[in-house]
Amino acid sequence: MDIRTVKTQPFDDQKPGTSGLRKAVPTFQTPNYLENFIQSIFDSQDNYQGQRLVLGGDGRYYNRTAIQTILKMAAANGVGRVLVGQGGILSTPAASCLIRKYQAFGGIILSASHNPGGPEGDFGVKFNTRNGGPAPADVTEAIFAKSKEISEYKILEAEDINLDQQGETKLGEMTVEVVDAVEAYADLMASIFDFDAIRNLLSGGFRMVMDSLHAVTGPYAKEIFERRLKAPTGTVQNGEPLEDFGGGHPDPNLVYARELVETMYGDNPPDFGAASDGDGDRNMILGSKFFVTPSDSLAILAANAQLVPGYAKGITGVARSMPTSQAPDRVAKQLGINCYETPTGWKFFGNLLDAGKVTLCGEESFGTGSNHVREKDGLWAVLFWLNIIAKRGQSVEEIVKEHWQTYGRTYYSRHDYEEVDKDSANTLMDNLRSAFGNLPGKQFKGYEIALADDFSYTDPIDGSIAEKQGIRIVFKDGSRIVFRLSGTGTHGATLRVYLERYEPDSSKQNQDPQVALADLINIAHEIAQIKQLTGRDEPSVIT
Ligand code: VG1
Ligand code: CO
Repeated sequence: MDIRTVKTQPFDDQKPGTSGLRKAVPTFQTPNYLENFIQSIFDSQDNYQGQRLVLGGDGRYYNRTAIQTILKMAAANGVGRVLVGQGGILSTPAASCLIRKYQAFGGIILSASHNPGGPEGDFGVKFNTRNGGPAPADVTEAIFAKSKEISEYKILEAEDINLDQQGETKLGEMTVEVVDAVEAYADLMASIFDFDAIRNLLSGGFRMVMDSLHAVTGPYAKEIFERRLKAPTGTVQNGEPLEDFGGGHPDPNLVYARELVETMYGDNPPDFGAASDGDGDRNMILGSKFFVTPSDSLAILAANAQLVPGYAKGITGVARSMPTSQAPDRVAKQLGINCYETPTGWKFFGNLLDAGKVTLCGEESFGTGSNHVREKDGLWAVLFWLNIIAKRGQSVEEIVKEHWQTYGRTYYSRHDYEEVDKDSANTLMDNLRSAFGNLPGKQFKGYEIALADDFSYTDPIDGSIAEKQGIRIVFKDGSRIVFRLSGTGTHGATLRVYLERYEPDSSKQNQDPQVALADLINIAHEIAQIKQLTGRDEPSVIT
């Protein structure tokens, strides 16, 4: 066996963000850049020799090249067997499913999620641990620490593997198993949801469209919706994964999923529309001329979980990220189940799911999931909605509006200021932090501030502490404004402003959220001096 040890120098910028290491493709193409990070992952792990690793990505540019490199490094580092998705493809939730199913010691998922791809786009590497979930902070810290002191990496001299043909090959002493990327995941979905009920719905005149945005879910969605659930061919649009996602942002929101939004708000719209992101873990749910806010989606899934066979016995609790609206909390209270508020990023849900404290989790950023895997899961959320619709016989809009009548409506919006100057964004956050002491008790447009702090979280299972997770300004009536800087961008800084207000009065639940939240939007501008510091009048993306 020809294992080569290659001398290298550390890079100082390999600190994983909210979800793995994300950089522009040319950065990953810098000699040794990818290799250093992958070696740092192996160096941070104990006792993985001879064990299984899951490997795949969202199919973006550089996916195949990176997979060949990682396979040879895995072989040189003593991994026993690598399960790699056919064509190098695995959605993030499917990778999580495989790690759990085959008791792998972890998985390497190649994706920059919703960031654009292509030679000038972004690439990313995520490491997931044994439970199938994103590596927790102590692991990403250990990887980062190794990346700062690395001096060599190991790689096998070998020919590239054929990734397109299923089956086993030897790479040195390691076995590479090219597996069907879709089957195990589709089987898992069939074990959770009432496929008969959904099949009846889809053959009974109900019209749906699933937009995979030329990203990873295309093959999964075709297998599940068109083959197993017998929806008409063509139900899945933009279903061929492309290396540059057709030039778009593979981000399922009202701005970037434009084609779908035009269909759902056009003449004679379908009953149901959905989209997912680059790596398949996000979802957007639309009814005919109707948008479901992700925070509401989590609340509605929780309130209707008993309609889904996989959750018919009841759910133990829900968890949401801090900036996600408090709509799910109201459902949890009514059901008498656990409710947790965690920092942004799916890694914070892992311990709660592993300990059985919660069954459902979600984030405002179009992420919803459950204990079936340890990642958020786009197609799972779509199936959950279809299962509810099939059982309730109501439209998306009717289900949401009835939910508001029962629990009250939480008006919610997120305003993103993308690619602003990093220093200005940091100044804005620092100014807010130094204003905390003076804010409580102050009145703005009739809203009185009750609390201002920087969110910190103590994990109830392992006691680990995550600090500085977003600035919260909470008003006496429960309304909130949250400020955070993104941890997934690759250009400048992105300021996220999250706004929410509760409206229990059903006669006032049909406003445009931007109107209903207008006062809070103005207060956010005033308190944070957004225009003065970023030079922006308006957010670049509103969701
Ligand atoms: C964003 C979202 C966060 C999500 C993360 C990863 O992070 O806000 O809720 O968990 O992306 O999603 P940030 O730090 O940019 O706000 V994904 O679909 O990239 O794996
Ligand atoms: Co994603």
